[in-house]
Amino acid sequence: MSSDIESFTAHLQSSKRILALLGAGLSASSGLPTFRGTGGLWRTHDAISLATPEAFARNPALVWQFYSYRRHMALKASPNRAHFALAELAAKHPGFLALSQNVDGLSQRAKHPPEKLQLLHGSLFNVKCTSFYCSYHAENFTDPIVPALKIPTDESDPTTKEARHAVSDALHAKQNQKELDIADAQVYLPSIQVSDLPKCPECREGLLRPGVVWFGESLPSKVLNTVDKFISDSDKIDLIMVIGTSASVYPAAAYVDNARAKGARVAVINADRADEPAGGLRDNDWFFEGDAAQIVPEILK
Ligand code: BV8
Repeated sequence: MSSDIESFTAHLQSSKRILALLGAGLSASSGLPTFRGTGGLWRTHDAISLATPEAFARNPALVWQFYSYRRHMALKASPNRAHFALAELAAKHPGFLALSQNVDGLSQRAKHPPEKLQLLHGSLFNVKCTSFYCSYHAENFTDPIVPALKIPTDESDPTTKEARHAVSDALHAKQNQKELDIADAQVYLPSIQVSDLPKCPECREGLLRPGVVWFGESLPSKVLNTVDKFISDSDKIDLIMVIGTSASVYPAAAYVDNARAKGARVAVINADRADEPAGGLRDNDWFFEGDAAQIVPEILK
């Protein structure tokens, strides 16, 4: 396995079909937290209590606070040089397709051609109606999406474990030690009633939800079909770049093996040398260790 840019560039230039699997590390230099790293979203939050349909059914106000906070931070962030370099490659290379696990909208804001960008896990800036009979879905960049979800002026995230425990501790004090678990504490978070949450403008009764793919939900079939067609239409995939991802969430991570099965060589760009895709790397693969925002523009120029 190599970190030699010259051999990579030579292979890139001769490649007809190229995939890129994008993860949270691509946006790290734009100031957005990853999921598993220190301070990562799944470290500072209870992932499963915020990013599943069950969590939303149980406590839509808390889940909306989590996504409203991430929308706010993503809108404040800017695409970095890696987003722009990938958009440039997409614009000029006919056989390139990016598979993004990111929901932050930064690739889109870097003018990545939409037909060359498949959003495997949706977007923070899509919303859809949860009413069974309503098919409303739309882009929405309003921040806050409703007044009740306004971010605290200190821009603290009210859904971190610490924030929730602090509320619960305060409530313990106030509730003269009556037994109180975190779930109860949610009730006492800034009083956000379901009626204050985003409502469907079409059916006027359904609650809107973030247009992201939660754990336990299938990826959008249109996206899956497009990616599967790109792979199956190719006699050979020459290269898959695996950029800023722990490649630990499926079925997205499986695209690395799918590309390999079609002959692809693998180039990993990751800040952590230990984060190789399942199955490891081969002699004719590459591992470029460091910040994607520095490395990606370098190896794509
Ligand atoms: C589904 C949107 C089935 C929400 C997300 C096998 C097959 C199928 C499913 C499963 C399976 N095994 C387990 C499952 C279930 C589950 C899963 O994969 N669980 C994991 C935890 C094991 N998968 C699912 O539930 C999927 N659904 O399969 O449905 C089904 C079938 C039929 C019917 C019904 C259902 C849905 C998964 C999608 C979940 N949604 N996001 C939201 O964002 O809130 S996942 C979320 O986490 C992200 O989208 C992303 O995909 C993932 C995080 O991964 P990364 O982006 O890699 O981030 P991470 O922090 O892990 O890593 C960052 C990397 O960057 C690190 O390597 C770090 O070193 C590096 N880095 C950091 N800084 C830099 C850097 N690199 C370069 N430069 C830097 N500066």
